[in-house]
Amino acid sequence: MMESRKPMAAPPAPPLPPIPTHLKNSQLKLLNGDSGSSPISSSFSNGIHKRTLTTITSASEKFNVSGSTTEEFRTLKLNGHVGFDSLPHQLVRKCTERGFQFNLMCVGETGMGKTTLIESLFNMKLEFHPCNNELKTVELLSRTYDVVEGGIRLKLTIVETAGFGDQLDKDKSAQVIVDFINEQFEKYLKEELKIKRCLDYYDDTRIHACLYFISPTGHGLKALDVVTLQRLAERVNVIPVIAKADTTCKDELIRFKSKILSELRSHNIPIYQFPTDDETVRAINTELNQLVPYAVVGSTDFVKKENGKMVRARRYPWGMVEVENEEHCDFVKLREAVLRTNVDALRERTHRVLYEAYRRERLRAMKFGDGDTGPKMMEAFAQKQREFIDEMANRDTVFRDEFATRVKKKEEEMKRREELLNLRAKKISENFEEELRRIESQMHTLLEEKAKYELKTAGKKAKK
Ligand SMILES: Nc1nc2c(ncn2[C@@H]2O[C@H](COP(=O)(O)OP(=O)(O)OP(=O)(O)O)[C@@H](O)[C@H]2O)c(=O)[nH]1
Ligand SMILES: [Mg+2]
Repeated sequence: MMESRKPMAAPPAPPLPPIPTHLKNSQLKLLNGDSGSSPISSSFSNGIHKRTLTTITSASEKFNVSGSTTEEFRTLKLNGHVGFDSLPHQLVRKCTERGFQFNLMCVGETGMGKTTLIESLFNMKLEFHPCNNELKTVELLSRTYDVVEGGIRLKLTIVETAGFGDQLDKDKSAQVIVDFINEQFEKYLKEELKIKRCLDYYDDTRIHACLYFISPTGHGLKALDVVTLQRLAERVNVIPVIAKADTTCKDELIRFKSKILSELRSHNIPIYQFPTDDETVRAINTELNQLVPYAVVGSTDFVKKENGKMVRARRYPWGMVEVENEEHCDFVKLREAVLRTNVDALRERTHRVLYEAYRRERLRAMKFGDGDTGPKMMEAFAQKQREFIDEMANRDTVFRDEFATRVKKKEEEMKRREELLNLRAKKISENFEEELRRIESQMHTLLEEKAKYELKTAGKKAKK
């Protein structure tokens, strides 16, 4: 047995690459580019560092003759440095090199302050032009930026609605946005189902979070909000915000928030909850969850304070509202919630919960069985595709036959009508000719009578 042998001397530990201090162990699993679906990361998070501290001999003991595993794992103490404790550093390096992708959507009525808030959140100027109110349908505008902070590269995509709330048909407005979100899921699904797929470098356009801008009316949600939020919550992590919170006073905002929350509950709209299962973020996320919907203020202007500091703010005759002052609005909390603490939680839920639900729906619609996996799934997919093509060909034949029959029927009916019309025309012309003949004979008789009468009157005149 290996344990009884003298352990080999381990090589001296090489210096480990630095690991960013803001990365907690629980977050390392989420650092890879494919939204946390790497097998390395998931097994790491499942406690592999505890389980793999067994020797090769002890591992072989876990297999019985038939090759099945037992649940017994022994934990051994290493007698020297081996080096696999650098695994987190390897992951961090790999993920840092690859960069990250974050796709944020803003949904809100025209002029609600969407662009201004995003510019304030990311501290940069965006190329979104104000929308004119003449759009016939809701449009989705998308811009992608490469941003770098502390050596970490983020490919950031901002999607903004244009013309939302300007149309009468509320369902249609919501549908356009949901269709856009579904299209991104569909693109990913197509890539995933390819035989030769490249998910590591796939340009993932799935929406990770949606800021929903509620108008600061103080009256609660509008019908448009309810319809849209209901549809969106099934497909994206919805974070509601009260736009232009500087236009509402503090007490009113508190009442407005609780009204919105009770309306969301009564309409069964599940808005996104920042996760509290990880103890490293439990306290902060519990606090952040209590502040939803965030009352936010955005501004593109910077104002000099009395202490000489330049701050992003909105200036009024009676004073100024500072965007990053927690006494004035929840902007800082929103930034903390979405960009500082939970970017990866949002990405992970998008992949593991929302995309998974979409995928299930689509595959079931394609009539995949629940047991179809891996290569078998590709076979099933190819089979389903063949079935689909056959079905389409059959339908095409049926449609063509039906069309030909209908055309034939129509032609016969036209022919019958033509014959009827011809018959009627013949009858009319016969009647006409008969009538003509009758009139001609009547005229003939009349002319004869006239001639006789004229003869008679001429004879009488001559006698006189
Ligand atoms: N009072 C107040 N005004 C704001 C706030 N945020 C933006 N605005 C103003 O609202 C107007 C519209 O802001 P945008 O950021 O262009 O709004 P938007 O929702 O992107 O507009 P569209 O893209 O045209 O639909 C601008 O005049 C902003 O200065 C805010 O928090 N409070
Ligand atoms: Mg805009």
